[in-house]
Amino acid sequence: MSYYQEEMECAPRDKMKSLQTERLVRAVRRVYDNVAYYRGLMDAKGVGPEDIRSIDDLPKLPFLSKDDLRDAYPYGMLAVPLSDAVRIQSTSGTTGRRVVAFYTQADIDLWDECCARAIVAAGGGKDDVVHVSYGYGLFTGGPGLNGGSHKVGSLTLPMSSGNTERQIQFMCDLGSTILCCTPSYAAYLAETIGSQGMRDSIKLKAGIFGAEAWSEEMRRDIEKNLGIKAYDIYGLTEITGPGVSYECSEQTGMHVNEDHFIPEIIDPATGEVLPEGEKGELVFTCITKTAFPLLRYRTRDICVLSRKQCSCGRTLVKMSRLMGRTDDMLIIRGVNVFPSQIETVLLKCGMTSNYQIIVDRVKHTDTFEVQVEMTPEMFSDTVKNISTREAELVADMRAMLGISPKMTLVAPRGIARSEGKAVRVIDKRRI
Ligand code: DLL
Repeated sequence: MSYYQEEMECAPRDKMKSLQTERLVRAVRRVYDNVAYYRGLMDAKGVGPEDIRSIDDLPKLPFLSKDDLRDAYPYGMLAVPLSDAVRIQSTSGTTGRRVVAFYTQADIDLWDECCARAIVAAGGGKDDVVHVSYGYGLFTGGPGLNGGSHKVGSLTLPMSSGNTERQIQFMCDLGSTILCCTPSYAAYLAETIGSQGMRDSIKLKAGIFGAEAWSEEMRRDIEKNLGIKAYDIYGLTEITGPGVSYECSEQTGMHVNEDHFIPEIIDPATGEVLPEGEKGELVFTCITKTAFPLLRYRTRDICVLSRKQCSCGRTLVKMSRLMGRTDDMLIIRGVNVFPSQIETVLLKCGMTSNYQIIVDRVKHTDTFEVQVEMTPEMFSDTVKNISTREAELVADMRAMLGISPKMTLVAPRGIARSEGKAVRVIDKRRI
């Protein structure tokens, strides 16, 4: 088994806890002294830096939310003079004011190291060609995996997203071995490679896919179609970017880089910290970052943490695959619907993972449609058989969700492809 930073990734629990405590105490003092916005929140809660003596005191600190970051936009959360910051990245969010994050060189280094851990955990090393098809620019995906690949000493191919023909050409010519992109783009690349009969010309062995929700079924499809092992990677701009957590060979959740980011799971309604194994909202406290060290940041991502021993030897706590967000839940005709449930049904029924959920409101009533692409075999089927399949899907959706969508099977490639995160939900309601 190889690790990028074994002393941290496999540290005994008590050693990690004392390191976290030491780092947390220093981080809280630094933030209190340098970030007026957070000092205000701590003062309002009646808690001072002297009250935080160990990680067990974490729940005394106030939470931060995306709204706080919007209020403090652009410089209000900076904990160093602007002249010490060397980089800005921004969230891929499409609604509201974007969130910008700042990095010192030391922050970039620790972020790159986190991504390097992910690449090594996926089997990467000096002899690999790491093909990075996440977007570069404000989005953290490209810069993060690029930096990680450099740390590992792999040959880095900064493809960025787009131009699928060129991606495949380079993949073949340069012998890319590890692909980094969103799972939906990986599925699209797999489909294109298959349709061009290029499967035998690629040398890929692994993929590091994240930035959006994907299911176990989608993982298996990608692994089969590209002949690789597919690893999940998680992160968010506010905390650094990709590499906050990463999957290992066991593929049963993502190890959180706890020496940099302390995770907690809270009840999203009450803010109360939940015991290990309970499902709730993920909260992170940054204990090593200098420019933008958020404390108790509410991610709105829902998952479970587990300290069960991992066969890879890492002792870092594992977070499960995301189970949704506190805010992506759709309420359709009064029923809570998660896009991930819809994806699970589609893939279980042998459909493709190219789908779109369209919600609207007509005459005060919600309309709910799921469009999904057929495989070429289904597309050449009779109209009667296609209608039967639609009806079966409606029944399966009803069983899973308690509500029936209108199912529309569309031609292969009938749904617009995204080069970044797939657009899964179109909510046209004005509520
Ligand atoms: O998506 C960072 C990233 C880039 C992660 C590349 C992994 C790979 P943001 O644009 O700030 O940052 O979006 C963060 O994306 O709060 C999650 O809701 C979602 N997300 C990230 N990784 C995963 C994942 C990047 N593996 C938001 N599974 C997060 C499901 C994910 N959702």
